[in-house]
Amino acid sequence: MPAKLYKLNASPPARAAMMACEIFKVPVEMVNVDFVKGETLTPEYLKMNPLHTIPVFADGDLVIHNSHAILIYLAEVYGKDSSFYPKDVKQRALINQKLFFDDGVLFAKLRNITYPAFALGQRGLTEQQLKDLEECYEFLEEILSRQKYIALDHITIADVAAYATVFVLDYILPLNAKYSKLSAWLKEMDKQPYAVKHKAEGLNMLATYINSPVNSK
Ligand SMILES: N[C@@H](CCC(=O)N[C@@H](CS)C(=O)NCC(=O)O)C(=O)O
Repeated sequence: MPAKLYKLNASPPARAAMMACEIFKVPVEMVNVDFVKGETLTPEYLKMNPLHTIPVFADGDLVIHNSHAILIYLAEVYGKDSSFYPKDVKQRALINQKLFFDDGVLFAKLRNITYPAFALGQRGLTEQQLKDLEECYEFLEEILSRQKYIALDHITIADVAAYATVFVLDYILPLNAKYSKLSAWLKEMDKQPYAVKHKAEGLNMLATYINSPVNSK
């Protein structure tokens, strides 16, 4: 039985896992799970992932329910000699650091915007949400002034994770000239072969939940 990736097109972490499957040519069956319709709350799903989130990567008795852990696993198993997750332990530490940054800072702040929009119909951004978005951009601008990509001087899985988050942040609050390094990075990421389809599909589906950028009234 092939491995399965439980995902929803509009979800940034699911998108990152989908891009990794494409990058590393993982033989995987994609399974749509719409958490907005409660499909992550069924007893079967909760058995697999008590956190009721997507994505989930399930391969036999191995179940991984965090996109960043999925990216690492796929890079290690299917992208063995890949520059996306080099073997050098120091480089890996720098990549892991930025994966945790995406999980704990960038995506956490994005979720504080998308969850109220999806689940509670919130429109417009609160002052705190705007501040959070600007802070994400400031962190990223500083990071990208130190090296060309998020963790190293070439694209790694940290860029894949951050890209899936940042293209949604940019949809919600378009980047301005203040963030030149971040804008250049986003443009560069947009050109990657795995990016085009995933960004378009991700934003298309997001737009069905949030029918215009969240900051529109
Ligand atoms: N840190 C997790 C975040 C996963 C997450 O929060 N996914 C959202 C969709 S973007 C979700 O499934 N939400 C449904 C819920 O929390 O019930 C990861 O990287 O996989």
